[in-house]
Amino acid sequence: MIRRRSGGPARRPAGPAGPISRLVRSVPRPEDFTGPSHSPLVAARLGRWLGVAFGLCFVTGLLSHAVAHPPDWFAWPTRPASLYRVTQGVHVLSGIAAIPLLLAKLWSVYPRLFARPPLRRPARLVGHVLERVSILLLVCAAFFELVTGLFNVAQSYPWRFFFPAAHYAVAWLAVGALLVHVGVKLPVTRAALASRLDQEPVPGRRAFLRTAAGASGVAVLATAGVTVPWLRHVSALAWRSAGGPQGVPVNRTATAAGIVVPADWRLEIVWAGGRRGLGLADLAALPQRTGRLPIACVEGWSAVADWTGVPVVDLLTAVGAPAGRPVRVSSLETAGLYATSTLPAVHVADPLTLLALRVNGEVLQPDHGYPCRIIAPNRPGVLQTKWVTRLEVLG
Ligand SMILES: Nc1nc2c(c(=O)[nH]1)N[C@H]1C(S)=C(S)[C@@H](COP(=O)(O)O)O[C@H]1N2
Ligand SMILES: [Mo]
Repeated sequence: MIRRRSGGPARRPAGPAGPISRLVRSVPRPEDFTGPSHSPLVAARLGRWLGVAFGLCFVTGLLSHAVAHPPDWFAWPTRPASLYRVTQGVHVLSGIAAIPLLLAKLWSVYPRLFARPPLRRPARLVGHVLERVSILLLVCAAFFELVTGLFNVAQSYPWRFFFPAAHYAVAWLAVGALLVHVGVKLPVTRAALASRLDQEPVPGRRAFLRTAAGASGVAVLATAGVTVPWLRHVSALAWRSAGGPQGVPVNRTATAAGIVVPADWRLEIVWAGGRRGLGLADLAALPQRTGRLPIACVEGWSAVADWTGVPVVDLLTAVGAPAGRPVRVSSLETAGLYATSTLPAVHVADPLTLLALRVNGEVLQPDHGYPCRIIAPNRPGVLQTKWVTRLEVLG
């Protein structure tokens, strides 16, 4: 609601009555927006919720980045087997929760766009400019993250840049701008949070906040079924379900990846000082193990299945290869990001890291990685390489 002030001479002295000054005077001021949502009390509360959502999203995003591209100092455990499933679910769902909150917050504070810089006090001007620049950066970066994240879960890439690198870099921008923003606003925020919402005689603030929180909750419920099994029937907007061949969704089919399994397919195992080739019958003849493990995609969806195959550690031991080192896994799919993945030594040593031949009691279908694929506990889906053809023990 915009209520125009009468513009009495005490507050806004009348200047010369030219068209420009009339135009300037017609531009509203922040005080002209008197709706219940346009209050620092509301903005601060929305900001606090957004801070929680962005904080969760940022930390889980950093974690996912570190798991996918581990720096030397970083060690990611193999257990709990579903930890990545939880952290990546939190990443995607906290991002979704942030969307209605961000829109509500922008609605709440947009009248501030009309604040005039206090030109007469240069000391304030620096703070004012810093505040404006950090907000512009924050809004742009937050929108970029939320929108590119949404497009990514929808597996749509209508842009030229490489999504993970851009999404990761802009996350730092967003957090930097957020810290500056919180720092600059701290006194206002403190005071606003300390004031009771219903103290001033403006009805509707609570209703606005409740609506924003409700929209955020509905957005999460409508999508959380991608990873929370008991919400599968509630989540109308889930972009993946438990459906799919053999009860597991498929991200890229064998046809899309151009996979043709040669008739004389053999798994090649290579290590310093040796190499062995094993056919599918050889692999099936080795002692098998079944593990109930999730595929947890970076896109937030996850699905649990019973995977059966040869533990990688047993396989290496059986052929006489060292089992305490990282192993590079290569796919029949030779182009692109999914062609190889590297199992860290801790994952190689874990007996639940399987070279899987079967899923849910059946031979793997081509789309799930026939003849064999990697399934390891607590790993992002992108690293669960399908159509494996070679294991190389790294030095
Ligand atoms: N060779 C290869 N392996 C791959 C992929 C791929 O495209 N090619 N997709 C990965 C991704 S992103 C995920 S989430 C899982 C999905 O496995 P699924 O299709 O069996 O569910 O496989 C992973 N392994
Ligand atoms: Mo994935």
